[in-house]
Amino acid sequence: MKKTTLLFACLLFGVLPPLQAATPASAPASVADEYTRGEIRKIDLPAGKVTLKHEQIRSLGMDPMTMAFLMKDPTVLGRFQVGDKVRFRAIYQGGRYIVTDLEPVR
Ligand SMILES: [Cu+2]
Repeated sequence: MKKTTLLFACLLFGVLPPLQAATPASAPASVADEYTRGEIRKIDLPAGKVTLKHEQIRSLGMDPMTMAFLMKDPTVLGRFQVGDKVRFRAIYQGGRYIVTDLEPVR
């Protein structure tokens, strides 16, 4: 994780929503709406955490790596097992990386 790109991402998150609201509805989806592919390496149900080996996350300016995320909705983890291929969306909020959407990839 590069500190400069993360800071840039934080600034974007803080600044972009009002700007996006002013753009036409036909504007292409932002990178924040893109799913990232990954594979589940560890599930920690009590902590509500999932460790993912993930591809590049453009919305967070993050290179491919294996790392732990908090789950916005930890109950979702009950549907997954280690080794599952997934696609997900994540945000950086309150100093933590949080998975907001997690779906299986068949
Ligand atoms: Cu990462």
